[in-house]
Amino acid sequence: MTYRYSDLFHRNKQNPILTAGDWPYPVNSVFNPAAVLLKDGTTLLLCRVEDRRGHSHFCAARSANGIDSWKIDDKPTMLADPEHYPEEHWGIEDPRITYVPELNKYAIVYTAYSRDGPGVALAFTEDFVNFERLGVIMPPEDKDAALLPCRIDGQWAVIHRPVSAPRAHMWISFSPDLQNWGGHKMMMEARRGAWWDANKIGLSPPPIETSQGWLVIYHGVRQTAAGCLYRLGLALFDFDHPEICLRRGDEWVFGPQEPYEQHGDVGNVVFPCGLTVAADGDTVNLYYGAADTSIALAIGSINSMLQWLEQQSRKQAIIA
Ligand code: BMA
Repeated sequence: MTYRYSDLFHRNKQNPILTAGDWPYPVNSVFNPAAVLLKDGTTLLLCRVEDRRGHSHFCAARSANGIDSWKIDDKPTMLADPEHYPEEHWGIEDPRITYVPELNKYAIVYTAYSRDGPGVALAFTEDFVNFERLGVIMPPEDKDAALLPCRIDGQWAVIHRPVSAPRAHMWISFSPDLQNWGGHKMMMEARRGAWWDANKIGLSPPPIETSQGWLVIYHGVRQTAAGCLYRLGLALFDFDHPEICLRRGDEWVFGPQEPYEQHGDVGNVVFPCGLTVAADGDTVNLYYGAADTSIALAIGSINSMLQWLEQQSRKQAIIA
């Protein structure tokens, strides 16, 4: 009998589901999309699109089933605006979308690539046509950020990943008004040494609200002699105190293994910035950038991820 790790995510057979060749205007690559289910059931991906200067902008792709027949905006949906927002000098990257019921708006938290490095910026939209920018909320060097959909004890909360070279951990910060941020707390530390998530980790899609707490899919960056390996792991955080980690898996659950994930502009990268949860409240469509070149889809289940985290805790208790 051969022992195999169980797969928590199953790749769609049509992967990659979106590539530069699908775009209605010339682009180098499309990757790292934010995802949201609109009220009419349409899946909207806000894709990071890189041009041949190396600068990125966002472009929306919409599909009724979230898999194929994408309708892509015929021009960029959200461009960097360095004239008014100098911190967007070298483009905008890696959006994460959260629907905020209290405001009846979508929050887009993204990387603004400034002359001083990447920082975290916030914008709101109601229709993915007009965008209201609030500017940079976390100065460089910081990225991998998303807003929680509700206030925590009266405060808005943003998860982000400041760099304190050579290491980078996940932090959470709070704000009464979405403009002034403080109460910074470390949420989860990168491990050290041989671990798959040693030295550098970051939030991937926005956290999933579950009955057990915030379920977080995060990425770990393993540095090897052949370059970096971007893989995904799971952790669970307390709902009312999201800085408290309740569970953290030891093993990665998804990593580059298909040719479109291993080869591209940056090989060996799977990098999701968004997911949608189906009407059953369990099935997850995870949308990820593959090798910084195309967009792919993998299907998971919230219950299976929570069960897996429970099994990992039991294993950790036996080892300890
Ligand atoms: C990270 C981010 C992602 C990118 C990944 C691999 O730092 O910049 O946008 O997909 O590197 O290149």
